[in-house]
Amino acid sequence: MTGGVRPKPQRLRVGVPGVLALGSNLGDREATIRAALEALDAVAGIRVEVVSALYETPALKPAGVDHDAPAYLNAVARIHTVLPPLALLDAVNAVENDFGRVRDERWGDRTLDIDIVDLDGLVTSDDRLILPHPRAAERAFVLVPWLDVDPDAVLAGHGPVAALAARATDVVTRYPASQADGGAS
Ligand code: PH2
Ligand code: MG
Ligand code: MG
Repeated sequence: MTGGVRPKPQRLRVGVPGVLALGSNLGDREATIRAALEALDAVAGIRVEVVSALYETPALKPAGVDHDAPAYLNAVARIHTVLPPLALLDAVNAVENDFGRVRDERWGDRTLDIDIVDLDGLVTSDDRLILPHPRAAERAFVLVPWLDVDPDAVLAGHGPVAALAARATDVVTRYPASQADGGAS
């Protein structure tokens, strides 16, 4: 090549965007979710960029919606991370454990659940981590708050989140309900 040195186009921004879903149906649900978001943002290599509204959602159990179980608050956060997927999972699990998460019954009531929903469209599957989250496509309690933080979001292998949210049948309600109209009076 002749001539001077040409600057190569480079991605100056290291790391990738990701989407985390948070849920709590025991204890002070709102305080737990807010504190967990702070704790995630405090992890070296994770930046919490945008957080959705909170939504109250009936507990979904393996056998279906359980109106006798305490309702969840759910939220979604858009993050930016320089951590590789399993290091991000370790960090997320550590925050869950810090908030008293106990793992017993499948889909049992919990103080805090944090799921990695999407990591820059990565499709991967191993013993510890499946991406994108295998049940996100049909869960309004993930899809609706995801739209808050990214209206044009796409779920890898499934398509636009807006279309998936329109098809999902579980009920999500803005929390607190008095802010359902956006707070306008
Ligand atoms: N999470 C589950 C099981 N059921 N139900 C609601 N409403 N919200 C959740 O976040 C949730 C659930 C397993 O992770
Ligand atoms: Mg979950
Ligand atoms: Mg989980």
